[in-house]
Amino acid sequence: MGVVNVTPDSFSDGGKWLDAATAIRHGIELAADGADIVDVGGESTRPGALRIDEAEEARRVLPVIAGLVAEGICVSVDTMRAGTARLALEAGATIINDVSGGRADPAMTRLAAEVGSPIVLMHWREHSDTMQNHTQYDDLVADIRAELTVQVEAALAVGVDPGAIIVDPGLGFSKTGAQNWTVLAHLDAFVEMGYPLLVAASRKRFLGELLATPTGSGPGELRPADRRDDATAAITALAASAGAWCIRVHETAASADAVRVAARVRAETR
Ligand code: PMM
Repeated sequence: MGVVNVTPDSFSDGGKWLDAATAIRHGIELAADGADIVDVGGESTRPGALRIDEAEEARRVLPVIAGLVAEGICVSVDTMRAGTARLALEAGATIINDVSGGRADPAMTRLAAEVGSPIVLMHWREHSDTMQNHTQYDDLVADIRAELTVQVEAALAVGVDPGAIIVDPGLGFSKTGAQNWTVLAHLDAFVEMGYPLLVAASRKRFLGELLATPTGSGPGELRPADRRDDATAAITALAASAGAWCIRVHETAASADAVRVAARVRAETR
């Protein structure tokens, strides 16, 4: 899954694809580089981000979705709002990617049930402005899995087809850098849930921290977001090898190769 953030403020690519024509060109490139799905979002969820207006979100994503669908590309819409998701599906998107996993807008799972579209349910506790105040867990992996199971059950309860559900542990959402690494080390616990697993580590801050340039005594200078793609591809190989179904990334060429490598090795271990 390649990412096109049509936002001025995403940490990873904010402001680069704000203009619809540029965003469409970029999505086409991601698909040409190996993405099977292009994920289009209009609202940044970086830590501390504030919500934007629903009309503005729709204004940003709809022309990009329509443009990519016209090119024959499979599009997911990254939104927490059922209203935006409905318009996106009407514009030709086929997958809902809800980082709140149905918790921000209760109409979202009802929409997925009504239209039968696949929906990504991500582990989520709070909106981005406060989510990093909610990183306490008794048993990190077990707690995330249990909370995600509650979200999945809520979706099933309103009629979402079990075959339409994709789960995601939500790296960086109410999780510290260290917790993200623990989640990555235990992806099998999420694969075992029995739904396709999506993993989205691409360019996230914990990679910048790992790759920081030492500056004497301090924690070092973070590796900038646009220089985290090699590490992202390494995670792609590990996550694919652990059984992830989809890896969401900003730069698709290296990750598409990494997925093929992991699949080839897995073919020998079966
Ligand atoms: N992370 C971001 C945005 N959308 N969707 C899913 N399913 N999982 C994620 O972890 C996720 C997401 C934030 O990253 P971005 O600013 O690079 O898009």
